[in-house]
Amino acid sequence: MSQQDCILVGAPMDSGKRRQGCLMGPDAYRTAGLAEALRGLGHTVTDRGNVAPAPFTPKDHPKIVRLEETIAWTTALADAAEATLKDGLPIFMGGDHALSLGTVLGAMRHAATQDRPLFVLWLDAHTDFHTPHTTDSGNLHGTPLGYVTGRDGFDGFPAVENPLPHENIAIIGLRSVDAAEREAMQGSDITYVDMREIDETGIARPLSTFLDKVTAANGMLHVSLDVDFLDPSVAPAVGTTVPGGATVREGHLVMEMLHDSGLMTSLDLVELNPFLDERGRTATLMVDLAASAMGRRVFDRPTRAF
Ligand code: 4U7
Ligand code: MN
Ligand code: MN
Ligand code: MN
Repeated sequence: MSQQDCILVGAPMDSGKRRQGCLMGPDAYRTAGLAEALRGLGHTVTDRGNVAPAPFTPKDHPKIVRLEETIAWTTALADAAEATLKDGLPIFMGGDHALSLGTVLGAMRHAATQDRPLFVLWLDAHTDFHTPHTTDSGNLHGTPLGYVTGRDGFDGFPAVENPLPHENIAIIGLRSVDAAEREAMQGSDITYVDMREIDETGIARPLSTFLDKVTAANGMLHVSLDVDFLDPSVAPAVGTTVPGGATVREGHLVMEMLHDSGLMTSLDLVELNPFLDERGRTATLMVDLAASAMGRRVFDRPTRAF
């Protein structure tokens, strides 16, 4: 795809779980040269700095972690996503995955103004399909897909006017799904691809099926890349490591295919915890993956059909 207006938005959100450190994510991406990498590919890049949460008053809850703060971020990030999508292709530099409560909501609002359906590609070891009622951990970074699909239990959050249809979601990379999530997932029309399926059929086939669906519907496509989609041996800087994840090449292939499709309209880079990184290797890998999604390639070659 041709030159794009990339808008970097920092979302130093750390309230989606107990373990701290994701607030350092945006500066790690800046240090690893995200803007420079995208400019090197011919795109214009503007860094709009970091978003801050709306004002909030924290309360104690028996189970849910930092609820009011997470609601405040959701409000601010939905507005930021809706606004930046008018001007270009926003890349949200997280921040934990609770930031997608806001970015996906904002993308849904924007898509509605364009009369186009929104599709979401979720690259993750986890389904993130909990609600505040079903979560055992109380960590809201495990709930964004539950929220945007309109599940019950998100009292106090901005209302989800038109929930995202299940058919518009694909989750790829799964290998840690809680019982309550599995039950809800299996009764749904969400496309869910676990690591076994990737082992057996390769990652390109299910992705290409989903991308064809987005193309057919003239959809917008929000991509949410959780660091734990990748195997912890290559991406150690994440609190929720699960062995058996995507390889470096599987990650790049997904991103290269996204670029070839020309479909991606917004991107989250989430769950990077620089406090847990090894000499910046995870931040660097995430920047390289974003660059692949924006057109970096080894050789020009005709697109293949899978
Ligand atoms: B992430 C978990 F129990 N399901 O609810 C939970 F396994 O954004 C993990 O994908 C959630 O990293 C992981 O706490 C959220 C757990
Ligand atoms: Mn996640
Ligand atoms: Mn995850
Ligand atoms: Mn859980």
